Amino acid sequence: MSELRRAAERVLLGNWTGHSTVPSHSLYPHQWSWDSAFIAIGLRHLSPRRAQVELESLFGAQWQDGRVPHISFSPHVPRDAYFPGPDFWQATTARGVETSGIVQPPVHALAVWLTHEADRQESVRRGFLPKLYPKLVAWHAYLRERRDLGGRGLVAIVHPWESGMDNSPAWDEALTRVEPAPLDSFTRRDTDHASDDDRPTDLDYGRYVRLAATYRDHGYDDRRTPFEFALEDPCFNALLIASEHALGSIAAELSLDPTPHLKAAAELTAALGQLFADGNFHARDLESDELVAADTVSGLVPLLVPDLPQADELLSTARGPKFRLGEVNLVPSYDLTGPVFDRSRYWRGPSWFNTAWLVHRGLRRLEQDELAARVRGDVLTLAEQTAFAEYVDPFSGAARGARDFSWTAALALDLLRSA
Ligand code: 2M8
Repeated sequence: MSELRRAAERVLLGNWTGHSTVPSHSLYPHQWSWDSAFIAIGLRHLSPRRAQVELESLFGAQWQDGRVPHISFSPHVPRDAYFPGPDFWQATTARGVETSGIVQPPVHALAVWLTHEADRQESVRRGFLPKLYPKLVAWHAYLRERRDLGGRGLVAIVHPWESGMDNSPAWDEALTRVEPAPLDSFTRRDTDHASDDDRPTDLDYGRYVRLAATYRDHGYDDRRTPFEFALEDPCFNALLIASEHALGSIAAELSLDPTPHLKAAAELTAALGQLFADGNFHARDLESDELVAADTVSGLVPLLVPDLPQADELLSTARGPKFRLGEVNLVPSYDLTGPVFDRSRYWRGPSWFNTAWLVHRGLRRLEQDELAARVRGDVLTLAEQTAFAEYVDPFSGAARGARDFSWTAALALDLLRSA
């Protein structure tokens, strides 16, 4: 285990760029929003100060409207190293940081709180919480005020990349409405670094590009953009709830009133119930106003929500034939019995370490200690066996995507410490 710790630390040190950590030097050579949060959760064990700096630098790219962009581009990386790069997004903050214009799941307040807890003295000395708290409040306000596109108290995503589970079968039907950008109008970079079979198809990419370009061409204005893709995603909203609880703890620590955060968490938890059907949480498509049939790991993430009324039913779905929690490797990203299940392709079946970490947190909360221990054991064994792969085959555990992937190393390090 100390070998695993050293190896995980090597990955995190290798991917550190001086003020933040790239998910992978080859495939993702900039700073990603929810990656940074997961990375900080591991980095806090290695260097609490670096974990704080990681989150501070991410919020250094926050927009004036409160949104935290999904990518903060490094000026030291060639402009075409990643597609879509800064020239595509055309978004520069008032402080001169080039970013994308879309967002990712709001796991940040939770990461800030866990980072603070790792070394309270250093946190207080650096004024970490007073610095981050107003920024986190503005981030959540952006989501709740600008992104409640359905008007029913839940946040909507407007691009598959905003879910963090880009290629999930949950988006398939909504994407059929989107006219793909011509394939000769852009050059993918991802397939230079990962197998074609593990990544989204060109047709998917054409649609991703079209949606992002439409948002960009409307100034990333949530009131003006004619969104062709708008869905309420369970994982996104569940992480907002977990983060509102964390904001409550942060507020209390700063001798501020935690009540507004606990009230927001309770309202969101009640609203999340609208997405529950047949034992799982499902995305709701705002165009058809219907729940998407696909069962994905996004639906299981609410397991980590405190006082979740649906927890028992959700747990039995996780243990049932669709996800076989405790029997297969980690947590499959999509229903193992589903019609388009693919054990290798990006978010269409393979298991990821960040979702396993989130489900593990839920299992601990629900006092499912045996199952939690199994998931933790899987994370540690597979992280080591696969050289910190981005994701794995749920049956064989074979490595997929990038290696030396930062959140895999970070979350393995975290679970190693949480025995
Ligand atoms: C993947 O997403 C990016 C786009 O944001 C891509 O495919 O190029 C996803 O797995 C996402 O969850 C993750 O944050 C990102 C960087 O690791 O890669």
